[in-house]
Amino acid sequence: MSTTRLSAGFPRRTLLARTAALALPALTLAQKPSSAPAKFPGLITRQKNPVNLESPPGALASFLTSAEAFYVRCHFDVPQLRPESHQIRVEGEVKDSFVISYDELRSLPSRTIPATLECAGNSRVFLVPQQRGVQWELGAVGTAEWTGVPLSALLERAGVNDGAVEVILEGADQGEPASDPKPPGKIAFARSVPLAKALRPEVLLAYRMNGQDLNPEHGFPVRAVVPGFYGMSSVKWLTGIRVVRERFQGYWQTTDYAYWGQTMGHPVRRPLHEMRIKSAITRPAAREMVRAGQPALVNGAAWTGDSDIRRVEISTDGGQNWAEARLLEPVHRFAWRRWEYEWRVPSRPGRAILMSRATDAVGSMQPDKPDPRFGSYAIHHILPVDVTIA
Ligand SMILES: Nc1nc2c(c(=O)[nH]1)N[C@H]1C(S)=C(S)[C@@H](COP(=O)(O)O)O[C@H]1N2
Ligand SMILES: [Mo]
Repeated sequence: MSTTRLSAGFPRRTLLARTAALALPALTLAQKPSSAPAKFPGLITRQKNPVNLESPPGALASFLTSAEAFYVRCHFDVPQLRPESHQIRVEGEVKDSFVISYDELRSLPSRTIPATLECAGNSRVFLVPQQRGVQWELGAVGTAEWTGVPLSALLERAGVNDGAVEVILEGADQGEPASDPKPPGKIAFARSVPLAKALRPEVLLAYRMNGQDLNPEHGFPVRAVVPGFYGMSSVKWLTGIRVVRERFQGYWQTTDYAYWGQTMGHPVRRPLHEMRIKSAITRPAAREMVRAGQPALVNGAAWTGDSDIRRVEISTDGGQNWAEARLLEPVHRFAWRRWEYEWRVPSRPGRAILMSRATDAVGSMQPDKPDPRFGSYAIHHILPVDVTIA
């Protein structure tokens, strides 16, 4: 093992020894960036019915999140669909609408790309005052290698009419939404994607996750994967693709998963789309104890929308001073980059406030405070982690 790679002056061997002394799991200290998923760490139940499960903080420590450790976000019961009879309609503002079977979809040329999905409500628990909705901490985010057929291939086959603006993706699940105002009766989960995004090569109709067929909770048999957009656009249990010439004003577009934009000085509801730049500290965890006067590894992941993470900075004094963390991954557009930082823990016992702050290639940086226009969504401001030095 190399001892020269660490710029901060901690021989790698020492770090490993210290870690062992602290009885921390090996984590990234001994780990090279790799695609091997970590040992299954279990999921945290945020809601039993419908099922909403959060990845534990350790899940961010590996580049790929295994299907078992990947967060689950469901608005309704998981539909049990039969692959042999499953079909997807392609219709609306197209020249030739058609229906494609699961088997035929799987026979078409496919792409495999790693992409990070983050629920737009991830980190909601950190908002003050507390907001309604699932109380996610940092684990409503994960990265998988998705295999599927580009949506653009099906749109090309159908022939999109001039004047089309969006593509509505419809799921098989139905139910009554949890929060008011809500329409009467049952509705399906459906979201639209701007046509320009729908035609991009990264947008997939995915049937595999990390090389295996999707499991029911993650959308079996087929789901959309819209890399760079918050998770709600990646519609699971996909049954319909509808091209439209007017902006879709559905429930999941206006009442839910929307923010307050502006038109001519008036606030208007706009759908959430692109993920906003964010970073999360995996270790130390909140209130974790670190040894006074000894090196400790701070690590985590950072991600953004349609750009690449360029820099992650760390503060160990509540935001007064910042130093650069080392980025571990090569750049994969649409996937997070893990980072690590060797911290010389002060010798005096007490408290420390750790913070991470990411910057991307177009210069977006995490803000200090939540943006009130986004309500309980798109929570990407700098999140302090309170650590105990003992
Ligand atoms: N049909 C359908 N698709 C859906 C949802 C849903 O409830 N129904 N939830 C969405 C939301 S809000 C997120 S964050 C992602 C989560 O995907 P996962 O459960 O595979 O992590 O799926 C999206 N696709
Ligand atoms: Mo979500």
